[in-house]
Amino acid sequence: MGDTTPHLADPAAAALQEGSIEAILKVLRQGERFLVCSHSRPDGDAVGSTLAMGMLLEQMGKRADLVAADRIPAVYRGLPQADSIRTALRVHGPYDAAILLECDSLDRTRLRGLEPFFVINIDHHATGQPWGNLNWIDREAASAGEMVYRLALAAGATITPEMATCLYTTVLTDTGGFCYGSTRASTFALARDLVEAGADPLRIAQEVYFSTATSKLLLLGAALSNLTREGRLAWLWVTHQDMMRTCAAEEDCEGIVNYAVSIAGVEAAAFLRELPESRIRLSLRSKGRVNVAAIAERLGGGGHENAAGCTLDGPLPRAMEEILAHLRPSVSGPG
Ligand SMILES: [Mn+2]
Repeated sequence: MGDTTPHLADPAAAALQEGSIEAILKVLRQGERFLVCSHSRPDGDAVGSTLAMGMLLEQMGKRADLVAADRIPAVYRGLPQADSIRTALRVHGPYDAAILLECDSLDRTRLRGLEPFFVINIDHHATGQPWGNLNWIDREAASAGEMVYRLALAAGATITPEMATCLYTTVLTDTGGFCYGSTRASTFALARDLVEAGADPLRIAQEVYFSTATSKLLLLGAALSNLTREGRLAWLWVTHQDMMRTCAAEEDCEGIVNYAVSIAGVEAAAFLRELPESRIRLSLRSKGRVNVAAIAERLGGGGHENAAGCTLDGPLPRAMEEILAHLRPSVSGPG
């Protein structure tokens, strides 16, 4: 595959992609009222792609309800029209279709009431499956936002500065600031397009990376004090008590695992967070060839080759042994 436009290098794959885009646009053009949602515990891609999809539908003269089961993390609340995403646990139609962005099932949204609707499944995860009524899965896309961008172009929409800001945020955050393996030449071409359309890279980076809550740094301190290294593996964790003591919110956990995988010689890392009901939330990261999505999938989760997650049964030491038993064979020899 060529490096410049990897998702168009294979003509058969490209034709399939275009077919999916056309099929989705047909449904959008015919309908009037749409639901747009993404996964629970939304990240930058979930929030940004939902907002941009809403703006696209608005431009097409449609009505769009944007709904999320969880609160939008503080760093993304400054995005254009961020308050148009309603927090709810149940949705009520009627809708001509529900557009689900990077969800591997209805359950991933944590929203109730989705069952009756025609589902358009748009996903870029390595673990993405065609489970919806209409499916567009592009494992090469850097973010779900990139797919919304391509949909918007195909629809002949204008990429407004507001839309560009949301879409740039999806690319920036899902590539870890253009650091992960999903970063390709086409990613920079996309970033360039979005900056030309009005996204401000400096302001967005400041919002995303330099607006940290104090509670997050206190929680990071607790996690780092538990940092353990074993050859090419590293892991850290926080207890529910750590969360309470530091007044941390769930979103304060985002990115903590990256500190463990940033260590020289470490190939895979895990971050474990004790939930109140003795369940353990696990985040996995890798650099290089360790496929953490495959490991997360075996444990009932999913994600990308270099970034994945799942939820395990507690207590914490048990979950830790379980994940280490999966990670140890995936890295070879001492670091
Ligand atoms: Mn994503």
